[in-house]
Amino acid sequence: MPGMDDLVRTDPEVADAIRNETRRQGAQLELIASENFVSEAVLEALGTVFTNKYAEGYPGRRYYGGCEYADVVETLAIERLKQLFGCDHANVQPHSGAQANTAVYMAVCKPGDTILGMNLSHGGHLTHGHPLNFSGRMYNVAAYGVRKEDERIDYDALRELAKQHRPKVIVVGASAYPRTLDFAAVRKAADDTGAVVMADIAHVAGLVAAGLHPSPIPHAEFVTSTTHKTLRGPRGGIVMCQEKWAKELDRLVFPGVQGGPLVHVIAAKAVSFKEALAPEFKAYQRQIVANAAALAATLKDEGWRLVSGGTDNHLMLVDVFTRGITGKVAEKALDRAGITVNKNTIPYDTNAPMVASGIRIGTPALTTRGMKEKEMEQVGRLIARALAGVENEPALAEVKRDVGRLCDRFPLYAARLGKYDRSLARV
Ligand code: DSN
Repeated sequence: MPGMDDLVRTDPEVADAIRNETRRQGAQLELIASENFVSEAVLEALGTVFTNKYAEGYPGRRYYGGCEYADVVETLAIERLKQLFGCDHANVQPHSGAQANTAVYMAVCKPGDTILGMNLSHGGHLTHGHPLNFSGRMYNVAAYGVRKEDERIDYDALRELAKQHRPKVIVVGASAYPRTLDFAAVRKAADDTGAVVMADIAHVAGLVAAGLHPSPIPHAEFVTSTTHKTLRGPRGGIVMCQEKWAKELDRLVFPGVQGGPLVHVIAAKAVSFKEALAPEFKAYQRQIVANAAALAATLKDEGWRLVSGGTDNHLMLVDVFTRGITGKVAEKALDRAGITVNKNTIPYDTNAPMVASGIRIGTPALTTRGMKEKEMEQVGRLIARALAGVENEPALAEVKRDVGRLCDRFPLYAARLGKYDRSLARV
Protein backbone atom coordinates (compact mmCIF):
# COMPACT_ATOMS: atom_id res chain seq x y z
CA MET A 1 0.00 0.00 0.00
CA PRO A 2 1.48 3.37 -0.97
CA GLY A 3 2.22 5.54 2.06
CA MET A 4 1.00 9.06 2.67
CA ASP A 5 4.17 10.34 4.32
CA ASP A 6 5.49 12.23 1.29
CA LEU A 7 2.11 13.68 0.47
CA VAL A 8 1.53 14.73 4.07
CA ARG A 9 4.86 16.54 4.11
CA THR A 10 4.42 18.16 0.69
CA ASP A 11 0.77 19.04 0.79
CA PRO A 12 -1.04 18.52 4.08
CA GLU A 13 -4.22 20.15 2.72
CA VAL A 14 -4.62 17.60 -0.08
CA ALA A 15 -3.55 14.78 2.25
CA ASP A 16 -6.23 15.85 4.70
CA ALA A 17 -8.89 15.94 1.99
CA ILE A 18 -7.91 12.41 0.88
CA ARG A 19 -8.05 11.19 4.46
CA ASN A 20 -11.46 12.79 4.96
CA GLU A 21 -12.79 11.36 1.69
CA THR A 22 -11.57 7.88 2.69
CA ARG A 23 -13.37 8.29 5.99
CA ARG A 24 -16.54 9.60 4.29
CA GLN A 25 -16.71 6.66 1.91
CA GLY A 26 -16.52 4.27 4.86
CA ALA A 27 -18.89 6.14 7.17
CA GLN A 28 -21.83 6.60 4.77
CA LEU A 29 -24.15 4.24 2.95
CA GLU A 30 -23.06 4.67 -0.67
CA LEU A 31 -26.07 3.99 -2.88
CA ILE A 32 -25.21 5.97 -6.01
CA ALA A 33 -25.89 3.35 -8.68
CA SER A 34 -22.85 4.30 -10.77
CA GLU A 35 -20.29 4.18 -7.97
CA ASN A 36 -18.28 1.37 -6.46
CA PHE A 37 -15.20 0.69 -4.30
CA VAL A 38 -12.15 -0.65 -6.13
CA SER A 39 -9.77 -3.16 -4.57
CA GLU A 40 -6.46 -2.22 -2.96
CA ALA A 41 -4.76 -3.88 -5.98
CA VAL A 42 -6.54 -1.52 -8.40
CA LEU A 43 -5.68 1.50 -6.25
CA GLU A 44 -2.08 0.39 -6.10
CA ALA A 45 -1.83 0.06 -9.90
CA LEU A 46 -3.39 3.54 -10.30
CA GLY A 47 -0.85 5.28 -8.09
CA THR A 48 2.23 4.26 -10.07
CA VAL A 49 5.01 5.66 -12.24
CA PHE A 50 3.04 4.76 -15.37
CA THR A 51 1.49 8.21 -14.92
CA ASN A 52 4.84 9.57 -16.17
CA LYS A 53 4.75 7.79 -19.52
CA TYR A 54 3.63 9.02 -22.91
CA ALA A 55 2.51 6.09 -25.06
CA GLU A 56 0.63 7.55 -28.04
CA GLY A 57 -0.25 4.77 -30.44
CA TYR A 58 -0.94 1.13 -29.64
CA PRO A 59 1.17 -1.79 -28.32
CA GLY A 60 4.05 -2.39 -30.74
CA ARG A 61 3.21 0.79 -32.70
CA ARG A 62 4.08 3.75 -30.44
CA TYR A 63 5.27 7.24 -31.30
CA TYR A 64 7.72 7.45 -28.37
CA GLY A 65 10.48 5.19 -27.13
CA GLY A 66 10.51 3.40 -23.81
CA CYS A 67 7.04 1.93 -24.19
CA GLU A 68 7.90 -1.73 -23.62
CA TYR A 69 6.20 -1.92 -20.21
CA ALA A 70 3.28 0.24 -21.28
CA ASP A 71 2.85 -2.36 -24.06
CA VAL A 72 2.77 -5.12 -21.44
CA VAL A 73 -0.06 -3.59 -19.39
CA GLU A 74 -2.11 -2.45 -22.40
CA THR A 75 -1.83 -5.88 -24.05
CA LEU A 76 -2.89 -7.56 -20.79
CA ALA A 77 -5.87 -5.21 -20.51
CA ILE A 78 -6.95 -5.84 -24.12
CA GLU A 79 -6.62 -9.62 -23.94
CA ARG A 80 -8.43 -9.85 -20.59
CA LEU A 81 -11.24 -7.61 -21.80
CA LYS A 82 -11.69 -9.73 -24.93
CA GLN A 83 -11.86 -12.84 -22.78
CA LEU A 84 -14.30 -11.26 -20.35
CA PHE A 85 -16.89 -10.28 -22.96
CA GLY A 86 -15.99 -12.56 -25.89
CA CYS A 87 -15.57 -9.67 -28.34
CA ASP A 88 -13.50 -9.54 -31.55
CA HIS A 89 -11.59 -6.35 -30.78
CA ALA A 90 -11.07 -4.12 -27.74
CA ASN A 91 -9.72 -0.61 -27.21
CA VAL A 92 -8.88 0.20 -23.57
CA GLN A 93 -7.65 3.76 -24.08
CA PRO A 94 -10.79 5.94 -23.75
CA HIS A 95 -10.35 8.21 -20.75
CA SER A 96 -14.08 7.99 -20.04
CA GLY A 97 -17.37 6.61 -21.28
CA ALA A 98 -18.06 9.92 -23.04
CA GLN A 99 -14.78 9.62 -24.98
CA ALA A 100 -15.64 6.03 -25.90
CA ASN A 101 -19.03 7.10 -27.27
CA THR A 102 -17.47 10.05 -29.12
CA ALA A 103 -15.05 7.73 -30.91
CA VAL A 104 -17.86 5.44 -32.05
CA TYR A 105 -20.03 8.27 -33.35
CA MET A 106 -17.04 9.67 -35.23
CA ALA A 107 -16.25 6.26 -36.70
CA VAL A 108 -19.77 5.93 -38.11
CA CYS A 109 -21.21 9.43 -38.57
CA LYS A 110 -20.44 12.77 -40.17
CA PRO A 111 -21.60 15.92 -38.38
CA GLY A 112 -25.30 16.39 -39.08
CA ASP A 113 -26.04 12.67 -39.46
CA THR A 114 -28.84 11.22 -37.36
CA ILE A 115 -28.46 9.16 -34.21
CA LEU A 116 -31.34 7.52 -32.34
CA GLY A 117 -30.86 7.25 -28.57
CA MET A 118 -32.83 6.97 -25.38
CA ASN A 119 -34.28 10.15 -23.91
CA LEU A 120 -32.21 11.21 -20.85
CA SER A 121 -35.33 11.88 -18.80
CA HIS A 122 -36.52 8.33 -19.50
CA GLY A 123 -33.23 6.86 -18.27
CA GLY A 124 -30.78 7.46 -21.18
CA HIS A 125 -27.49 9.35 -20.98
CA LEU A 126 -26.23 12.83 -21.88
CA THR A 127 -23.97 11.41 -24.60
CA HIS A 128 -26.88 9.63 -26.27
CA GLY A 129 -28.05 12.84 -27.90
CA HIS A 130 -28.93 15.39 -25.21
CA PRO A 131 -29.18 18.89 -26.74
CA LEU A 132 -26.61 20.32 -24.28
CA ASN A 133 -24.06 17.57 -24.99
CA PHE A 134 -21.71 17.35 -27.99
CA SER A 135 -23.84 14.44 -29.26
CA GLY A 136 -26.91 16.65 -29.47
CA ARG A 137 -24.95 19.58 -30.92
CA MET A 138 -23.02 17.64 -33.59
CA TYR A 139 -25.70 15.22 -34.71
CA ASN A 140 -29.35 15.29 -35.56
CA VAL A 141 -31.04 13.40 -32.75
CA ALA A 142 -34.19 11.31 -32.55
CA ALA A 143 -35.11 9.93 -29.15
CA TYR A 144 -37.07 6.93 -27.96
CA GLY A 145 -38.30 6.30 -24.43
CA VAL A 146 -40.46 4.21 -22.17
CA ARG A 147 -44.22 3.62 -22.32
CA LYS A 148 -46.28 5.63 -19.88
CA GLU A 149 -48.30 2.58 -18.74
CA ASP A 150 -45.48 0.28 -17.61
CA GLU A 151 -42.40 2.54 -17.82
CA ARG A 152 -40.54 -0.02 -19.96
CA ILE A 153 -38.76 0.74 -23.24
CA ASP A 154 -41.18 0.82 -26.16
CA TYR A 155 -39.27 -1.20 -28.77
CA ASP A 156 -42.15 -0.92 -31.29
CA ALA A 157 -41.95 2.87 -31.12
CA LEU A 158 -38.15 2.62 -31.40
CA ARG A 159 -38.55 0.58 -34.61
CA GLU A 160 -40.99 3.14 -36.03
CA LEU A 161 -38.66 6.03 -35.16
CA ALA A 162 -35.81 4.20 -36.88
CA LYS A 163 -37.93 3.78 -40.04
CA GLN A 164 -38.93 7.42 -39.96
CA HIS A 165 -35.51 8.98 -39.20
CA ARG A 166 -33.11 6.44 -40.80
CA PRO A 167 -30.37 6.98 -38.17
CA LYS A 168 -26.75 6.04 -38.82
CA VAL A 169 -26.47 4.77 -35.23
CA ILE A 170 -29.03 3.39 -32.81
CA VAL A 171 -27.83 3.67 -29.22
CA VAL A 172 -29.07 1.19 -26.65
CA GLY A 173 -28.07 1.61 -23.02
CA ALA A 174 -29.13 3.68 -20.05
CA SER A 175 -28.02 5.29 -16.83
CA ALA A 176 -31.32 5.02 -14.97
CA TYR A 177 -33.30 2.07 -16.34
CA PRO A 178 -34.07 -0.69 -13.84
CA ARG A 179 -35.06 -3.33 -16.41
CA THR A 180 -33.25 -5.77 -18.71
CA LEU A 181 -32.30 -4.31 -22.10
CA ASP A 182 -33.47 -6.13 -25.25
CA PHE A 183 -30.44 -5.91 -27.54
CA ALA A 184 -31.98 -8.32 -30.08
CA ALA A 185 -34.98 -6.01 -30.59
CA VAL A 186 -32.64 -3.07 -31.28
CA ARG A 187 -30.61 -5.19 -33.73
CA LYS A 188 -33.84 -5.97 -35.60
CA ALA A 189 -34.72 -2.27 -35.83
CA ALA A 190 -31.20 -1.52 -37.09
CA ASP A 191 -31.31 -4.31 -39.70
CA ASP A 192 -34.65 -3.05 -41.00
CA THR A 193 -33.23 0.45 -41.50
CA GLY A 194 -29.52 -0.02 -42.26
CA ALA A 195 -28.25 1.42 -38.95
CA VAL A 196 -25.28 0.45 -36.83
CA VAL A 197 -25.93 -0.50 -33.18
CA MET A 198 -23.91 0.97 -30.32
CA ALA A 199 -24.67 -0.66 -26.97
CA ASP A 200 -23.51 1.47 -24.05
CA ILE A 201 -23.40 -0.98 -21.16
CA ALA A 202 -21.67 1.31 -18.65
CA HIS A 203 -24.20 0.51 -15.94
CA VAL A 204 -24.69 -3.22 -16.45
CA ALA A 205 -21.21 -4.21 -17.67
CA GLY A 206 -20.47 -6.29 -14.56
CA LEU A 207 -23.79 -8.11 -14.85
CA VAL A 208 -23.11 -8.80 -18.54
CA ALA A 209 -19.60 -10.09 -17.79
CA ALA A 210 -21.07 -12.44 -15.18
CA GLY A 211 -23.82 -13.70 -17.51
CA LEU A 212 -26.60 -12.14 -15.43
CA HIS A 213 -27.75 -9.75 -18.16
CA PRO A 214 -27.93 -10.68 -21.88
CA SER A 215 -24.78 -9.75 -23.77
CA PRO A 216 -24.94 -7.17 -26.55
CA ILE A 217 -21.85 -8.63 -28.27
CA PRO A 218 -23.81 -10.78 -30.80
CA HIS A 219 -26.15 -7.87 -31.60
CA ALA A 220 -24.03 -4.71 -31.74
CA GLU A 221 -21.24 -3.49 -33.99
CA PHE A 222 -19.91 -1.47 -31.04
CA VAL A 223 -20.14 -1.95 -27.29
CA THR A 224 -18.95 0.88 -25.06
CA SER A 225 -18.68 1.05 -21.29
CA THR A 226 -17.11 2.75 -18.36
CA THR A 227 -14.94 0.60 -16.14
CA HIS A 228 -15.81 2.01 -12.73
CA LYS A 229 -19.44 1.09 -12.16
CA THR A 230 -20.61 -2.53 -11.72
CA LEU A 231 -17.34 -3.61 -13.39
CA ARG A 232 -15.49 -2.24 -10.32
CA GLY A 233 -12.39 -0.96 -12.07
CA PRO A 234 -10.71 2.46 -12.17
CA ARG A 235 -12.53 5.51 -13.57
CA GLY A 236 -12.32 5.18 -17.37
CA GLY A 237 -13.82 3.95 -20.63
CA ILE A 238 -13.54 1.07 -23.12
CA VAL A 239 -14.87 0.19 -26.57
CA MET A 240 -15.34 -3.27 -28.03
CA CYS A 241 -16.23 -3.80 -31.68
CA GLN A 242 -16.61 -6.27 -34.50
CA GLU A 243 -13.42 -7.00 -36.42
CA LYS A 244 -14.49 -5.09 -39.53
CA TRP A 245 -14.61 -1.84 -37.51
CA ALA A 246 -11.38 -2.42 -35.54
CA LYS A 247 -9.00 -0.24 -37.58
CA GLU A 248 -11.45 2.63 -37.88
CA LEU A 249 -12.25 2.53 -34.17
CA ASP A 250 -8.58 2.58 -33.12
CA ARG A 251 -7.91 5.47 -35.50
CA LEU A 252 -10.79 7.42 -33.98
CA VAL A 253 -9.83 6.86 -30.33
CA PHE A 254 -6.27 7.89 -31.16
CA PRO A 255 -5.50 10.25 -32.88
CA GLY A 256 -9.16 11.08 -33.59
CA VAL A 257 -10.42 11.94 -30.12
CA GLN A 258 -7.51 11.59 -27.69
CA GLY A 259 -3.77 12.06 -27.43
CA GLY A 260 -1.65 10.02 -25.06
CA PRO A 261 -3.42 7.26 -23.13
CA LEU A 262 -3.44 7.21 -19.32
CA VAL A 263 -1.14 4.21 -18.88
CA HIS A 264 -1.52 4.08 -15.09
CA VAL A 265 -5.29 3.84 -15.56
CA ILE A 266 -4.86 1.17 -18.23
CA ALA A 267 -2.69 -0.81 -15.77
CA ALA A 268 -5.48 -0.54 -13.19
CA LYS A 269 -8.06 -1.57 -15.84
CA ALA A 270 -5.97 -4.69 -16.52
CA VAL A 271 -5.99 -5.53 -12.80
CA SER A 272 -9.76 -5.06 -12.54
CA PHE A 273 -10.38 -7.24 -15.63
CA LYS A 274 -8.31 -9.99 -14.00
CA GLU A 275 -10.48 -9.66 -10.90
CA ALA A 276 -13.61 -9.79 -13.07
CA LEU A 277 -12.45 -13.03 -14.69
CA ALA A 278 -12.21 -14.75 -11.28
CA PRO A 279 -15.15 -16.93 -10.10
CA GLU A 280 -15.77 -14.67 -7.07
CA PHE A 281 -16.78 -11.87 -9.42
CA LYS A 282 -19.83 -13.86 -10.61
CA ALA A 283 -20.88 -14.39 -7.00
CA TYR A 284 -20.41 -10.65 -6.36
CA GLN A 285 -22.62 -9.73 -9.33
CA ARG A 286 -25.29 -12.24 -8.25
CA GLN A 287 -25.29 -10.61 -4.83
CA ILE A 288 -25.66 -7.11 -6.34
CA VAL A 289 -28.85 -8.24 -8.11
CA ALA A 290 -30.18 -10.11 -5.06
CA ASN A 291 -29.47 -7.06 -2.90
CA ALA A 292 -31.29 -4.74 -5.32
CA ALA A 293 -34.32 -7.06 -5.27
CA ALA A 294 -34.30 -7.14 -1.44
CA LEU A 295 -33.97 -3.35 -1.17
CA ALA A 296 -36.74 -2.81 -3.74
CA ALA A 297 -39.05 -5.19 -1.86
CA THR A 298 -38.43 -3.32 1.42
CA LEU A 299 -39.06 0.10 -0.11
CA LYS A 300 -42.29 -1.16 -1.67
CA ASP A 301 -43.30 -2.63 1.67
CA GLU A 302 -42.71 0.84 3.15
CA GLY A 303 -45.18 2.23 0.61
CA TRP A 304 -42.83 3.79 -1.93
CA ARG A 305 -43.62 3.58 -5.65
CA LEU A 306 -40.81 2.23 -7.80
CA VAL A 307 -40.63 3.20 -11.47
CA SER A 308 -41.73 0.17 -13.54
CA GLY A 309 -42.71 -1.56 -10.30
CA GLY A 310 -39.27 -2.90 -9.37
CA THR A 311 -35.89 -3.89 -10.74
CA ASP A 312 -34.16 -6.60 -12.78
CA ASN A 313 -30.66 -5.24 -12.27
CA HIS A 314 -28.51 -3.28 -9.83
CA LEU A 315 -30.66 -0.14 -9.52
CA MET A 316 -34.11 1.21 -8.86
CA LEU A 317 -35.84 4.56 -9.23
CA VAL A 318 -38.08 5.67 -6.39
CA ASP A 319 -40.87 8.06 -7.33
CA VAL A 320 -40.76 10.19 -4.17
CA PHE A 321 -43.03 12.88 -5.62
CA THR A 322 -46.07 10.59 -5.31
CA ARG A 323 -45.67 11.22 -1.57
CA GLY A 324 -45.13 14.94 -1.95
CA ILE A 325 -41.31 15.12 -1.77
CA THR A 326 -39.08 16.22 -4.62
CA GLY A 327 -35.97 14.25 -5.56
CA LYS A 328 -33.87 17.26 -4.54
CA VAL A 329 -35.33 17.38 -1.03
CA ALA A 330 -35.08 13.58 -0.66
CA GLU A 331 -31.42 13.54 -1.75
CA LYS A 332 -30.52 16.28 0.73
CA ALA A 333 -32.41 14.70 3.64
CA LEU A 334 -30.82 11.31 2.99
CA ASP A 335 -27.42 12.98 2.83
CA ARG A 336 -27.99 14.46 6.29
CA ALA A 337 -28.80 10.94 7.46
CA GLY A 338 -25.53 9.55 6.06
CA ILE A 339 -27.16 7.91 3.04
CA THR A 340 -25.82 8.92 -0.38
CA VAL A 341 -28.14 8.76 -3.41
CA ASN A 342 -28.81 11.08 -6.33
CA LYS A 343 -32.00 12.84 -7.35
CA ASN A 344 -33.15 11.63 -10.74
CA THR A 345 -35.89 12.51 -13.18
CA ILE A 346 -38.47 9.81 -13.70
CA PRO A 347 -40.23 9.15 -17.02
CA TYR A 348 -42.75 11.88 -17.88
CA ASP A 349 -41.45 13.93 -14.96
CA THR A 350 -43.36 17.13 -14.20
CA ASN A 351 -40.44 18.61 -12.24
CA ALA A 352 -37.30 20.19 -13.74
CA PRO A 353 -34.16 17.98 -13.84
CA MET A 354 -32.46 19.91 -11.01
CA VAL A 355 -35.53 19.28 -8.82
CA ALA A 356 -36.74 15.90 -10.17
CA SER A 357 -39.44 13.60 -8.87
CA GLY A 358 -37.27 10.62 -8.10
CA ILE A 359 -34.13 9.27 -6.51
CA ARG A 360 -31.91 6.61 -8.04
CA ILE A 361 -30.60 3.88 -5.75
CA GLY A 362 -28.07 1.17 -6.60
CA THR A 363 -26.44 -1.68 -4.70
CA PRO A 364 -22.97 -2.29 -6.30
CA ALA A 365 -20.98 -0.34 -3.69
CA LEU A 366 -22.65 -1.69 -0.55
CA THR A 367 -22.41 -5.21 -2.00
CA THR A 368 -18.65 -4.71 -2.33
CA ARG A 369 -18.58 -3.94 1.41
CA GLY A 370 -20.08 -7.38 2.03
CA MET A 371 -23.67 -6.42 2.77
CA LYS A 372 -26.34 -8.95 1.88
CA GLU A 373 -30.16 -9.17 1.76
CA LYS A 374 -30.54 -8.84 5.54
CA GLU A 375 -28.60 -5.57 5.56
CA MET A 376 -30.54 -4.36 2.49
CA GLU A 377 -33.74 -4.69 4.47
CA GLN A 378 -32.15 -2.55 7.22
CA VAL A 379 -30.99 -0.02 4.61
CA GLY A 380 -34.51 0.13 3.15
CA ARG A 381 -35.99 0.81 6.61
CA LEU A 382 -33.36 3.52 7.26
CA ILE A 383 -34.20 5.20 3.94
CA ALA A 384 -37.91 5.04 4.75
CA ARG A 385 -37.31 6.56 8.21
CA ALA A 386 -35.32 9.44 6.71
CA LEU A 387 -37.87 10.11 3.98
CA ALA A 388 -40.68 10.09 6.56
CA GLY A 389 -39.12 13.14 8.22
CA VAL A 390 -37.18 15.11 5.64
CA GLU A 391 -37.35 18.24 7.81
CA ASN A 392 -37.08 16.50 11.17
CA GLU A 393 -33.43 17.07 12.06
CA PRO A 394 -33.40 15.03 15.33
CA ALA A 395 -34.97 12.07 13.47
CA LEU A 396 -32.40 12.37 10.65
CA ALA A 397 -29.61 12.51 13.23
CA GLU A 398 -30.95 9.32 14.80
CA VAL A 399 -30.98 7.59 11.40
CA LYS A 400 -27.40 8.77 10.90
CA ARG A 401 -26.36 7.13 14.16
CA ASP A 402 -27.89 3.83 13.02
CA VAL A 403 -26.22 4.23 9.62
CA GLY A 404 -22.90 4.65 11.44
CA ARG A 405 -23.47 1.45 13.43
CA LEU A 406 -24.24 -0.51 10.25
CA CYS A 407 -21.20 0.93 8.45
CA ASP A 408 -18.92 0.04 11.37
CA ARG A 409 -19.82 -3.63 10.88
CA PHE A 410 -18.51 -3.49 7.26
CA PRO A 411 -15.17 -1.66 7.36
CA LEU A 412 -13.90 -0.09 4.16
CA TYR A 413 -10.25 0.71 3.36
CA ALA A 414 -9.53 0.28 7.08
CA ALA A 415 -5.80 -0.37 6.66
CA ARG A 416 -5.46 2.58 4.29
CA LEU A 417 -7.30 4.90 6.65
CA GLY A 418 -5.17 3.77 9.60
CA LYS A 419 -2.04 4.54 7.62
CA TYR A 420 -3.32 8.01 6.66
CA ASP A 421 -4.22 8.74 10.25
CA ARG A 422 -0.79 7.71 11.48
CA SER A 423 0.90 9.86 8.80
CA LEU A 424 -1.19 12.91 9.60
CA ALA A 425 -0.67 12.48 13.32
CA ARG A 426 3.06 13.02 12.77
CA VAL A 427 2.64 16.40 11.05
N1 DSN B 1 -22.92 9.92 -14.31
C1 DSN B 1 -23.13 8.52 -14.60
C2 DSN B 1 -24.21 7.94 -13.79
O1 DSN B 1 -24.32 8.33 -12.64
O2 DSN B 1 -24.93 7.07 -14.24
C3 DSN B 1 -23.37 8.28 -16.04
O3 DSN B 1 -22.30 8.82 -16.76
